[in-house]
Amino acid sequence: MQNIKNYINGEFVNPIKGGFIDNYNPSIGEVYGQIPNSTTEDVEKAYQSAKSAFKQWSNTTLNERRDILSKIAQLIQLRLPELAKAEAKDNGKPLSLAKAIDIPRASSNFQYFADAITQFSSEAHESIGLGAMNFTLRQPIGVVGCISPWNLPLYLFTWKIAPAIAAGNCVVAKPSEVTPMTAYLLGEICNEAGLPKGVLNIVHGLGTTTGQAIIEHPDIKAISFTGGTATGAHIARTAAPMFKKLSLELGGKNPNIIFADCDYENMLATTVRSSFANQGQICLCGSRIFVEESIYEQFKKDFVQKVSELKIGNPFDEDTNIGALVSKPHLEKVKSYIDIAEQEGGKILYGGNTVTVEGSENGYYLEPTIIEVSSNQCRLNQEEIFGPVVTLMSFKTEEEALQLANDVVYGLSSTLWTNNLTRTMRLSKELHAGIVWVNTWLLRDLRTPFGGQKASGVGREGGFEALRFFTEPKNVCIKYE
Ligand code: TXE
Repeated sequence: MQNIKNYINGEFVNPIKGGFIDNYNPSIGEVYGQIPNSTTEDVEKAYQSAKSAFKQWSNTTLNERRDILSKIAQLIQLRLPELAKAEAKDNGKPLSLAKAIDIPRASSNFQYFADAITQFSSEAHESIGLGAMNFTLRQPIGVVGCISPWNLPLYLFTWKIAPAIAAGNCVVAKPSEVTPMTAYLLGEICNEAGLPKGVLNIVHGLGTTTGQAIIEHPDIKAISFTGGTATGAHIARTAAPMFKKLSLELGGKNPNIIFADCDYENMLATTVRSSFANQGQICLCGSRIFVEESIYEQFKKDFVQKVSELKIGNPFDEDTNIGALVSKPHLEKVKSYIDIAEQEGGKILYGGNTVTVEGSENGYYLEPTIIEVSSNQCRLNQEEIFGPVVTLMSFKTEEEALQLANDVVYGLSSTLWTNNLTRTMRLSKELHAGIVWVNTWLLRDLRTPFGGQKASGVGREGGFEALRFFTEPKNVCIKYE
């Protein structure tokens, strides 16, 4: 059994009240370890450790922070094989995906903010004629909370922690209780990199106990959260009256709009990825596919054929494209939408069944599923399923495509396939999204603002947006004449 502990003040410690919860390997449906179910007392201990480290850490030079964050980035890269295996075991994603995307991106997150903090600057404003000079201080907030989900565990955990500590804050962080392992290993890496004790504290446990204790803590002054919209709303209700700064990166129900004039082969190959990467468990997946009528039948045939070639298997098999879903409850939730589809008159063009993988009979496997729907108002098109399920609809005009794309409560990302430049500009400005990918998907430049609008959240991560979130601007006005 792989049992893990909390990482507080640079040490690995058991929870004070001693509660533990099981940790599952979803690819075989078995418990493989236990993790703390930390309580308010553990969160308080982590907070005190962060508070004690804050004065010294917030006074380190930018080069000292750069060097330590770069070292963390290097050590993540060095331990990539071990971290990728841990991620695949915890999440059920193909090992090949963890190796190619998850862990390299976790390293890049630290490397990016190691460099960015040495370039981050603030403004000065001369009040000409008034004999006054203003300058803006951007000071670290203090102790901040970072809470992350199970779909891209180390990738999203480090996406919050790196800018928070680069900006001079100290952190109380909680990974998802469903995928805690790589967060646990990050503690070892931080010690090896020479991160001072208490700058980062990692507490494990359920959202309703450990997570709730973080968002309720009166002196944790900002919360950076990624997860479900419902949880995001709960966090906002709890933290708003305490005037905490909030960054909420929530769910999505992203349109993938395909016009006849697109580069068809590139579109087709990318659409298989944007539909089913990570078993469709990425908030940026294009789960609602809208295809121009003139190519709809051709696309339908070709897309089904391509998807039928995807291999469902144990995450550790090199040729696996579709691994296990993250948990049994999540598999049940996703499967329930396939049942709903049939009740709503949807037509299953491909997939829809759970799969028994030889040698991993108790794993949580589901076929990549393509469902043709006749209305955007169906539950499949209105609710985030967060699994390997996409819907297909055709459209006649650009106006219709835009109306369909925007007609959901979410507004995270949109994907657009066309070679018509004026159409690209028109639609990009009108789509309800924080990110619009044109003729590509999930191409990421870490300098860009990342996040959504509407029910997809509040605030932006990435680049200087993240450093502005994790600092308090203060205007100092000096009268000198
Ligand atoms: O998210 P949760 P989960 C969506 C997707 C998925 C749904 C639930 O629809 O089905 O969210 O997934 C912690 N106070 N996305 O269960 O419950 C929890 O412990 C403080 C989209 O992962 O929101 C975990 O660490 N924390 C998303 C984190 O919040 C609380 C990616 C996320 O858990 C808490 C993942 C509370 N009261 C899921 N309750 C995206 N945008 O990428 C829970 N948590």
